[in-house]
Amino acid sequence: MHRKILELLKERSPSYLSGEEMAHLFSVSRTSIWKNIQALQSDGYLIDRSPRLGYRLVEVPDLLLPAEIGRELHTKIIASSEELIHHFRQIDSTNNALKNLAEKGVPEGTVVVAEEQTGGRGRLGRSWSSPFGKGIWMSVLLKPPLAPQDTPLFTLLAAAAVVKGILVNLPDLPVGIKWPNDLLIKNRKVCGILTELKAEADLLHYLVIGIGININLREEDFPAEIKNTATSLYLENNRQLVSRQKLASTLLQEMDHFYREYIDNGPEMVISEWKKYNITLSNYVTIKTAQGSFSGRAIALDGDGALLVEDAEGHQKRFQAGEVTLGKSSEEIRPPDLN
Ligand code: BT5
Repeated sequence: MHRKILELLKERSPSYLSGEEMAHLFSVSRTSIWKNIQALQSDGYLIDRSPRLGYRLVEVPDLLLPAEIGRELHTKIIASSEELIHHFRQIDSTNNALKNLAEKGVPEGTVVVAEEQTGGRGRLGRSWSSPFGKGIWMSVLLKPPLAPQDTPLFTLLAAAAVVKGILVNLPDLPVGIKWPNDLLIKNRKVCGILTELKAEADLLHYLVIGIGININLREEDFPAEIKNTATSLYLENNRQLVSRQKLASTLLQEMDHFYREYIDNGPEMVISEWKKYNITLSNYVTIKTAQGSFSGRAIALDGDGALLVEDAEGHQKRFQAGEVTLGKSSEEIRPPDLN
């Protein structure tokens, strides 16, 4: 009910709408209307109340509320209805919350989004800084009918969908993908992806894809240890604020499109989109894994998402995971070719 009231208030804004008219339209009591208005106010909507004229929507909050990001969505699987979007003001980690929901059997396409994470996670137990209202800290639940070994491709899928979502809103940003899970702008990290899964032998139960995008962070919003390596869309967009609601919505739209394409026709389109935006292939890379470090040129991406690196002596190595540093200090990093 409060979604319907919200839509009506938006339609009529900046005019007032009487409680009586709404009660009549929705065939409920005026007390019920008042309770729904209070629920909207506690979500952060600024609603003015005049004893004579009724209610008027003054301001929509800058929060990633389901009613805002789900409003314009035309997705078929991911966030295909507003009920699939779970919004939190504060949570430890959206990946943890979504894994808990997945264990309770929520459907594929469920999304958890938070304004702030107190225990945001990166890979290998590293932490992910997620201040209130400044980014998109979001996780998406997928249950693809595929084997667990296909999982790395979903990190690539998410990365390509995020770049696409960013470019729809900010077409000139030189954002590129560093294999496997980072989005960089001018060699600074603007987004990280953490894909986790539950599987048994060759049966994949579910994938939780966590996406963290720095949107409106200013320099002082970054912890000292990442000040020189991280950036935000705001900082790269001539210090103009970027709509988190619009970006979240476009991103879900792109992810849904990529995911359905993958399931229906295989990974080719996802891989070719990833290649278009990647800044890893053909660059000199140093890749660190638990087994050690290897340097050379990134020469190819395998069909399963693995990276092929060739060193100066012509030895080739295949990596399915690892920490990549791009370029030598003496060498320029090739920017993404966005055309
Ligand atoms: C990642 O790990 O880049 C994956 C980050 C995934 C975050 C999302 S937010 C929603 C969902 N819920 C979660 O709990 N996580 C996911 P990794 O490649 O391991 O990089 C982690 C490293 O990035 C840290 O050790 C820092 O050096 C750096 N870092 C931390 N916070 C950052 C930020 N906000 N922006 C840029 N770099 C950051």
